[in-house]
Amino acid sequence: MTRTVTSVINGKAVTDAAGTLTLNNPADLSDHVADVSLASSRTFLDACRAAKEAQAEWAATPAPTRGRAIQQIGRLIEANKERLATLVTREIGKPYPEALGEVQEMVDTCDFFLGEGRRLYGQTVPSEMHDKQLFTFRRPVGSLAIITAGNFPVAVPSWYLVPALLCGNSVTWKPAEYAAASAQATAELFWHGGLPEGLLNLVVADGPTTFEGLELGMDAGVIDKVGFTGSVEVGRRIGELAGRNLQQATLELGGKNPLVVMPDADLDLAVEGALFSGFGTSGQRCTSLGTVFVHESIHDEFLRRFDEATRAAKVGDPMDPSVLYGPMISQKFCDNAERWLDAVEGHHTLHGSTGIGRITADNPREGFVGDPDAGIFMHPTIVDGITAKDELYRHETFGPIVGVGTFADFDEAIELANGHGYGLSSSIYTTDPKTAFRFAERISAGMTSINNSTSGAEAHLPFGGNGKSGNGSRQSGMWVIDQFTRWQSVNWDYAGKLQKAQMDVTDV
Ligand code: UN1
Repeated sequence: MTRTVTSVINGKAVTDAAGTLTLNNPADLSDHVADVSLASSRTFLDACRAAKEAQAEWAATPAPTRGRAIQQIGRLIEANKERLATLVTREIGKPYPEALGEVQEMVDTCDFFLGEGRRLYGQTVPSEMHDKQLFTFRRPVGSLAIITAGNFPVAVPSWYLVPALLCGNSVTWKPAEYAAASAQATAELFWHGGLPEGLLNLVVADGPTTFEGLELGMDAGVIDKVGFTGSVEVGRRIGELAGRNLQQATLELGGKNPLVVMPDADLDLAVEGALFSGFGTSGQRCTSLGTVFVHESIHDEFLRRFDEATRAAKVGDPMDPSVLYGPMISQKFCDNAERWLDAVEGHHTLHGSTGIGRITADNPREGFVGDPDAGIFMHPTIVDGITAKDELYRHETFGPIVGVGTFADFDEAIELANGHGYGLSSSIYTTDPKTAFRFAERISAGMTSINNSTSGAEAHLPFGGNGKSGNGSRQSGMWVIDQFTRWQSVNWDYAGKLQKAQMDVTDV
C-alpha cells in the first residue's frame, strides 16, 4: 500500500504545490511506500497560528486531564505497535525488532508522563515578611515548533510531543521528509486518541522552507520555542535564529561517541557492545559508537575478536530477525558515509568485511540476507589506527564505520574520549568500579555507560549532550519538563498594608 502524506492543520489535510517527494523502501526500492506533498512556508506559518490559537484552552485544562489524554494516546499506540513498527521498517529500513523497540519507547514515554499530569509540582517558599506567602508555579511555554530527524521517526518525536502537550503547550511538528509516512501515522494516533484539534499540527516541508516558516512564525509571534534533533550545522542555525528572537531552543545534535576498553575489561562483552553500538541501526543513531579506544596492551586481541564478530554479523533484510542491521535510510545517507570511507587516509587498516562501501552482487558480503541490489546496503568497516589527528576522529559518519585507536594510560584515554568536541554518549569497559566512576566523573558527555554500549538510552533518563552535541538541554524523564514549562513566582500579601521587599524585613 502506498500512503499519501500531506500536512495537517486543525485536523484537515493541506496540500499546496511546494513540491512532491516519492519514498521507497530502502531495503527494496521497488516497494513504493509514500507520495509526500511538501508544504510552503505559508502553510508552516498557518500551522503555527492554529497551534497558537488552540493553546490557551489546552493550558487551562487541568494537568491531570491532559495526563489522561496522554494515557489514551499511549494505549492506542500500544494497540498499533506492530502496524507502526512495520511502517518504520518499510520506510527507513530499521530492523523490525528495533522498530518495535522504538514504538515501545513512545509507549513508555506516554506511561511516564501520564502520571506527571498529577505531579507538575511547584514550591512554597518562606517570605521575608509577615503575612505574606510565596509560591512557584510551572506555566506552559506556549506554541512550539518541533523539528525532528528521521532515524528515530517515532521515539525521538515522542520525547518532545508527549511532555510538551502534557505541560499545556501546543505543537507544530515538522518531521524529516524522508520519514514522513511514519510521522503521519504517529500523528494520526495522537489525533485518534482524542487530542483536541489544532494542538498538534503536522507540516512536511524541506529544510529551506522550514527556515522561512520559522522566521515567519517568530516574526508573527506564533512560535514561542523551537525543539530540534538533527545535525550540528542545522542546530547552529536554529540556535542563532532562536537567540535573535530571545528564545532558548532545545537542541539535540550529533555525537562521536567513544567506547574505552581498559586492560581489565571482559573483552567479549566489549566486542559485543562495540558491534551493537557501532554497526546496529547501520550506525545511524546519534548514540552510535564512533571510536573504540583500546589499551595498547590488548589492542591486537580486541581487534582480532572485533574483526571476527563483525565478519560473522548478518546484514540484509530488516524484516529478518537474524540481521544486525539493514539498509541505509536513503541514498543520501549512503553517499555521506561512503565519502567518509573515501577520505580515510593510507596509514589506516580496514577490517570487518571482505568488501568496502555499498554491498552489491559485484561487491558481495558473505551471508547477506536477501538481494543486495534491491536496496541500499553498506559493508561494515573497522578503521584501525585512529589518532587525534584524523578527520574520522572528530566527525560523525552516520554509517556503519567504527574507528579503533589506542591509549597508554587512563589520562590519555580520557583526553582522547573528550577531545573530539562532541559530548553525547560514551562508554567504558572495565571490571574495576573505581576506574568506571573516575571515567564517569571526567568524561564530558551527557550520557555514559559502564560495561554497556553507547546506544540504547532508556526513555526516562535525561538525554542530551555537551559540546557540539547540543546546547545543554536535556530531554526525557522529568528533566524535560524544564524545557516545556517556565517558572512563575507568585507572591500573596495579606498584611492589609503595603509591605516593601528588602525594606520591611523582619529582624531577629
Ligand atoms: C537518536 O539517534 O537520535 O539511545 C536517538 C538510543 C535511542 C535513541 C537514539 N534510545 O540509542
